[in-house]
Amino acid sequence: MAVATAEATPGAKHNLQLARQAYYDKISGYHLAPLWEVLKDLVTKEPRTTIVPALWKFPEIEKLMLEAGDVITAEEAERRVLVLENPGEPGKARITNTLFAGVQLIMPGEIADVHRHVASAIRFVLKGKGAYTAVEGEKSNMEHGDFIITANWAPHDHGNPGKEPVMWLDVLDMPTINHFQTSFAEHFTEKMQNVNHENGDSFERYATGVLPDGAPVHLNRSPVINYPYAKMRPILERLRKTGDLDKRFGARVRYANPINGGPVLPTMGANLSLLPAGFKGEPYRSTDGTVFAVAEGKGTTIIDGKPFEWGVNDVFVVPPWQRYQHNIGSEDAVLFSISDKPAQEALGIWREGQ
Ligand code: GTQ
Repeated sequence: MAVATAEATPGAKHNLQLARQAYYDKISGYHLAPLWEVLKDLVTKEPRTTIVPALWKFPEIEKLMLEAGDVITAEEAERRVLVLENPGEPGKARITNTLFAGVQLIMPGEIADVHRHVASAIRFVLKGKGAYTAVEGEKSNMEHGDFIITANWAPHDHGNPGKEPVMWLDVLDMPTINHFQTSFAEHFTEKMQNVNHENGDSFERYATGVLPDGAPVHLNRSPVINYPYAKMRPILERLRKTGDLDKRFGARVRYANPINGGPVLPTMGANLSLLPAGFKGEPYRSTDGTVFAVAEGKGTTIIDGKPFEWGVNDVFVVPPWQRYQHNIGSEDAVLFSISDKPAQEALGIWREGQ
């Protein structure tokens, strides 16, 4: 059979296209498809993403969240959360390709019932005092800047016996879990867990230089439930004092699993950075799309050439492999950040660059 060549006449080209289409139509009946039509989109030279940079201003979120308090109770909602939807992926309940983020509100007197799921969660406390989250039997107070983890299958419930509304940022790996189609969840008959560990128990047991004798030597998640801001913030000052500043990230700590120094969770890793007044960060990019929450101060982050101006409790997102750079004015700033870096590293696919 004659094979058409590049020199073929326009008519012959057209015939070839028709023949190809007929062939594609035929093989689709056998659940087969031509790779050569899609290869360029499957194996790209550089990461491609549908995720776009975005910023959520806390004063706006707070106002809208309190309105949610009027239209639905925590009990009805199960979790009263406003999802931070990436504008590049509306309706998909994700802030990056792999992570869900939302802001959760619990009003005085409310509880959010105990449940557990395969998706892991972290909370970064934004505003309000007097609430707690109970995880695996530890009842942990929630204070601004606290970083609280809920690992895969860990039972957890929240409550607010205090007098103020309390809000925090939730980040969960649901898009990752659902990518693998491995989601399980269950409810309990009781509304609240039996708590037998007081506030701060796992931090004192595991994160102060000793380990309970016989603690496991391999654990792919941290046993620490709450990394309190009151304990983390002074460490950033220590780094600043001795000049231990990264040119991109400032004085930065990584939340670690005290068992092995690894990430707090296999799917998500987090950092806390002090960016001193006047800091002009060098540009950076990495393959892990990253969610930032502002613990203190204000500043501007240039993402893919566009400036995003942030203040306390704002949340913003940097898509995978987009360049960003922090600029700080006259006031020190502290930024919390979280991404899927541990998952990418475990798979050997994480990269960084300038
Ligand atoms: O607090 O258990 O934002 O299960 C989404 C799903 C929070 C939670 C979210 C959840 C939770």
